[in-house]
Amino acid sequence: MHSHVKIVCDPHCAGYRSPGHPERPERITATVATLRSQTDLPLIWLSPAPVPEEIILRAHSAEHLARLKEPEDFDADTPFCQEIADYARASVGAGLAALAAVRQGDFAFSLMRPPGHHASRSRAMGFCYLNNIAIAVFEALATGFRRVAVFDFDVHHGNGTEAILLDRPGASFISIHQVPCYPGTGTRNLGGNCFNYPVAPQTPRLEYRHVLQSALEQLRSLKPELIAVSAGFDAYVRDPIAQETLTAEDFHWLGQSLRGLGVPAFSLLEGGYSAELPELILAYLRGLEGI
Ligand code: OKP
Ligand code: ZN
Repeated sequence: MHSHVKIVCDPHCAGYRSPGHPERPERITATVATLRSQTDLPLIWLSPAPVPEEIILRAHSAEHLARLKEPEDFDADTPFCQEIADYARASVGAGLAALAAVRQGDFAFSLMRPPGHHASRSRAMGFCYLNNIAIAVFEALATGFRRVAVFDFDVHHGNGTEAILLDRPGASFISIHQVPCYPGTGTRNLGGNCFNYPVAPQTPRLEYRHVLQSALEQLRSLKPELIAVSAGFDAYVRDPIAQETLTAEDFHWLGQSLRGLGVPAFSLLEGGYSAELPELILAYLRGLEGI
C-alpha cells in the first residue's frame, strides 16, 4: 500500500527571506536537491492545492487575515515580508494537498515554509503566520474523518495548534518539546484532548526516545482514523536554536514508529534549522516508507 511517499512542494516558497533569520529558503531548496538526487526512496512530487478563504476561517479570525497584509512585523521572530499572506496561504494549500494525498493510502509530506504550529486564531508568532496543521485537521473533520490526532515532534511546543484544537470534538493534540524553551507553554495537559510531554534541555537521546515512545502510546490509545504530524527537526543534536540530542537515526525511528501504527498519516514541515535538515527529513521519510 505505502509504495511511494508523496512530497508536496512549491519551489516558489523559497522566494522570501529575512536576512540572518534561521527560517531561511535554503531549508527547502537544499532538501529538494537531496530528495531529487537520491534514488532508493521512490517519491511522487505534488503541488499545493488552492485554498478557499472559508477553509482558513475555520481556524483564524478575519481580522488576523487582514493583519497579515499590513506591512509591520508581527514580533521580533516573525517579520512582515512582501506577500507573506500569499506565502502562508500556499503553505496551507500544501497541507491540504498532503491531506488529500493520504486519502489514497500513501504517506504524504508537505515540504514548505512558512511553518505554522505557533500561529493561533488571531496571532502570528514564532516564524508562523497561519496554522497549516489545524486548518488541515478541520478540513479532515469536515470531510468524513471522525477522529484526527496531531502528533507534534517539533522541539518547540505547538501552542497555536493546541489553542485552536483545545476541546474541539474529534480533534486531539500530542506534543513532545523542550521545556524550558520558546514559547514557554506545554508544561501540562489541557482540556480533555491536549497532551504535553515536556523534556528537559540536553536530555540524552535514549531518554528522549522513551518520552517519544510514551507519546506514541498515547497516540495509539486515542484510536485516530488519521494522524497529522507536525514534523519539526529541531530536536536534532546540532540544531542552532534548541538544546536537544536526537540524531538522524532517531528521526528514522520516528518515521518507522508512525508507520507501525497502521493509521494513515500526513506530515507537515515545521522547524529544523541545522545544515543537516535535508538528511534528517530523508531519514524520517525512509522510516515512514519502511526502508
Ligand atoms: C519555530 B518552530 C526568543 C527566541 C525565540 C523563536 C523560535 C521559533 C521556532 N526571542 N525563537 O517551532 O521551529
Ligand atoms: Zn521548532
